[in-house]
Amino acid sequence: MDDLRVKYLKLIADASDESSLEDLRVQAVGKKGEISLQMRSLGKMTPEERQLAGPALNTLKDEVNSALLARRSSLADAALEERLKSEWLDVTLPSRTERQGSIHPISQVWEEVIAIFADLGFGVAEGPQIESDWYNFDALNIPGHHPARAEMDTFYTYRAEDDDRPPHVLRTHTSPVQIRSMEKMGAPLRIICPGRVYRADYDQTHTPMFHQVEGLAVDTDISMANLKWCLEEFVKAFFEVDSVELRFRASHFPFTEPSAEVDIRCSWSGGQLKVGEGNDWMEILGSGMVHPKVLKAGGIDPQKYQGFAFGLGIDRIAMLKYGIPDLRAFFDSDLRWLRHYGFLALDKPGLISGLSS
Ligand code: 2NL
Repeated sequence: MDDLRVKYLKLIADASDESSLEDLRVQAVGKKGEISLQMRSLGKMTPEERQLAGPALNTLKDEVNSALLARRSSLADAALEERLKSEWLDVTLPSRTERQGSIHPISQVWEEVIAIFADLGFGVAEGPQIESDWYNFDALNIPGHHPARAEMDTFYTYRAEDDDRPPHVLRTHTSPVQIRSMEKMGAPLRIICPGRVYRADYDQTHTPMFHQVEGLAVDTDISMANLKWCLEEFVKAFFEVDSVELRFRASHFPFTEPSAEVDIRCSWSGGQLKVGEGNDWMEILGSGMVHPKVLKAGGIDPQKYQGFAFGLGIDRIAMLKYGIPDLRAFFDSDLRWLRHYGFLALDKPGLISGLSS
């Protein structure tokens, strides 16, 4: 009996996990275990022998059982300790330090342009990106045979073969939003229309979707002088300089008469753009006085009202202001590029807080 006690207490103490402990339990005190078999043999003993062996066997069985119990609980404690160590987690760490998002330069410039024109009294209007032929072309004095329709590289939607209505188009400029605004709000009117526009053109300087802002001011006493002042204020605020010089070059658009392309004085020395100084000129937008037919298409009386309008490319002025060399990088979703050129989410552009601090 002493041999059994020494043997099992040692085996139990050495058991390294709960399953080998269970094997030991079966081997010692299970139905056919070594100690249980000994207890069964009590029947064959003389009464004197049994009186000695019986209590001793019971004590041995109790000792082995309590050793099993103690070892099982210390193995469970150790297993829990191990899990707590390996699954440990510091809940006080700040979240998302490595993967903080940033504002895309196009979104940034979009908000900057809105902040500047809002300060000049312009509201913001938006409209559909899939437009009718009428809003995208006819209302803007671009009739069906007009070469501008072909030049625009328009994306057309599908119409069934026996349907002779003109197909809808992906808008090629945001001008249709201005026609819709004239219809809805009438004159006087001062709005800008930022938005996505589409043309079937893809190379180093063109993407099939790009971003445009158009502006429109309609009132009873509007002239090119008002246009020039607004654009000067815009360019100074946008490029964050105290003075600029604008140059108006006669041009042609079907929706304005007269029309002008606008250049700003700048220098490109050392490959770096400086606005407001130097001997270079850079074209930044197209503009003019709204064609009477276009006012009429928007439901406004051209005898009583005039307006100026302009259009500029957001992607292009974003590249100029922030020194981004390749247009196509705007649409690559490359996180390293976004971290380099992106802006902090909480620094919203404003004329008081600063446009691009
Ligand atoms: C350019 C030229 C321009 C307009 C857009 C416009 C809109 C209405 C009436 C008259 Cl509803 N004009 N928009 C006018 C002149 C130029 O854009 O080169 N954009 C990048």
